[in-house]
Amino acid sequence: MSPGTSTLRIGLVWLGLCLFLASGCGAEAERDRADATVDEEPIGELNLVPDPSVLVRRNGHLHLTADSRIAASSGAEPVAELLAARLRQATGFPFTVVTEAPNEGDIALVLDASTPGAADGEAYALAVTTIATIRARTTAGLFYGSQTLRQLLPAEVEGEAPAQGLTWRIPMVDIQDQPRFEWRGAMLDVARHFFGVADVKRLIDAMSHYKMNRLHLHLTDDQGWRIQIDSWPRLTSVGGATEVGGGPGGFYSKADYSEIVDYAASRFITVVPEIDMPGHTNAALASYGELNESGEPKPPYTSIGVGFSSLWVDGPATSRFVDDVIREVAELTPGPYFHIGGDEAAATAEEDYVRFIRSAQSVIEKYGKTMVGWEEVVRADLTAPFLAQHWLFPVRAVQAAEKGGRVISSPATSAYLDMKYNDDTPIGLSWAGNTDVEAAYRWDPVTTGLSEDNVIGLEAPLWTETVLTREDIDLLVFPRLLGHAEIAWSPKAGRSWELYRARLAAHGVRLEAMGIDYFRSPLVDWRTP
Ligand code: TNX
Repeated sequence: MSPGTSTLRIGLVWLGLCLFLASGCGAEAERDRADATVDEEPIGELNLVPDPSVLVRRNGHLHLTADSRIAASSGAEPVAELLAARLRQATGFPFTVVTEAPNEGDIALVLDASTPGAADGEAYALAVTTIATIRARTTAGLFYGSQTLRQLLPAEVEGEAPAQGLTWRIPMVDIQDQPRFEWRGAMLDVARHFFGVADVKRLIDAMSHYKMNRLHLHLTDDQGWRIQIDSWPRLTSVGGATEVGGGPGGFYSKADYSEIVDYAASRFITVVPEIDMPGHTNAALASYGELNESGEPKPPYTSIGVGFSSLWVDGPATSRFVDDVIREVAELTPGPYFHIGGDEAAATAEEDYVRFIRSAQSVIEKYGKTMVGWEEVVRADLTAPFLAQHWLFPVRAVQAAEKGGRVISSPATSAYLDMKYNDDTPIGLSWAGNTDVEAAYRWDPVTTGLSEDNVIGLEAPLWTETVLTREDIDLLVFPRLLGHAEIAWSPKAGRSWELYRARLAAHGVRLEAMGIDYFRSPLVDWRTP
């Protein structure tokens, strides 16, 4: 742009500002110029992840200052408070939340039924002029608009303590955005190794920032039972006391679990509990002899084999056990879904398996939930609605659709967060092949034989056989989760690894500011602060 054009633009902006303020434009305005809430600098790369549907950039920035407030329309206050908390921590500014009309230099969150998008949907519009205004029909939409706004600010906005000497400026943009898929999930296996409430909240923070909205907790497996069940207390006192490698295990009390569910809900994430049956049940079989045909409890299991355990499907105690567990977990679950597992039940006879899954579906429905199962459940005679989570054989996803179910896409070769990045990755498995950052981006949930409608969305699972610590979670989950988040949210048209790779490069410093020790993939030219 020529200097002449630039001057003209500044002049026009000042004229506009002065008219807006209905105040004099003489020397006073000149004096205030240094404190102006806007500037006319050309904006740089925006590097948003996930990429928004429509993005129009304009030259210039809005500056947030110690006078900036968050003006929330009625009902928008909780989302405004979450945004304010982040901004206060990073800037040291007060960011008062008010329910008045916004001033220049403020952020406005407006619940507005005329915003484009579905009435119950997650769409938002973000317009940054002399005010940064987020409009949405739902509080979820406002929340997602706030996440985009965070990414328009310097990376230090993610920091723990106020950053000094920074200009908190937001590029002037016009964004219209909405998700491609309804189900944008991650799974954490807390059974192979247990992770406490704080670790789960940390994952929720990062997931929700990248606009993911489902957290599937794999709560039980051969190596551990992680959720308190009042009517079967040995599940946690015995079954909760083991994990892979012989460590102490652990479990969530009902209060712990509800704390996770509530924290997730405030960030627009639905928790999906999984109680894996009839296989992957050694921890339960070790807790109660009557769940075994022999009548004897099984020895605890702390290795990583699969496919050897099964509930005694016809045992007299088993149907009571299944009913009690589903009832108690459903009571802790405000969300509509209950995941029954159903994977790798190699130790259950086929006729027992299909009968078991079918009857489990009716118990789940009796307690008001919709059944989710790993893709193997399509072997049973299921009734719609149900969700099948595809992980291994694409044909099973097609069968699920044929039976009237919808598919959650989690192909192990692309979406499994427990696969190594490359041969040098110190932890992780490799049975589905290595999955580098590019492979974790170059895939699509709508596979051959499925239509867009058959697929409710995607989920990236972290199995934790080799994952022992928070640092281990960080290494395997980040940055791959960002690619899955983008596939789940952004339009498929125009998706490009090269462009994503360039945007992702700017997220290293953001993840670092969030305290996340991500894998510095050599495929990305990570930006330094
Ligand atoms: C297969 S995926 C499993 C899990 C393992 C995982 C390890 C699925 C439904 N079952 O039990 O943890 O592989 O990658």
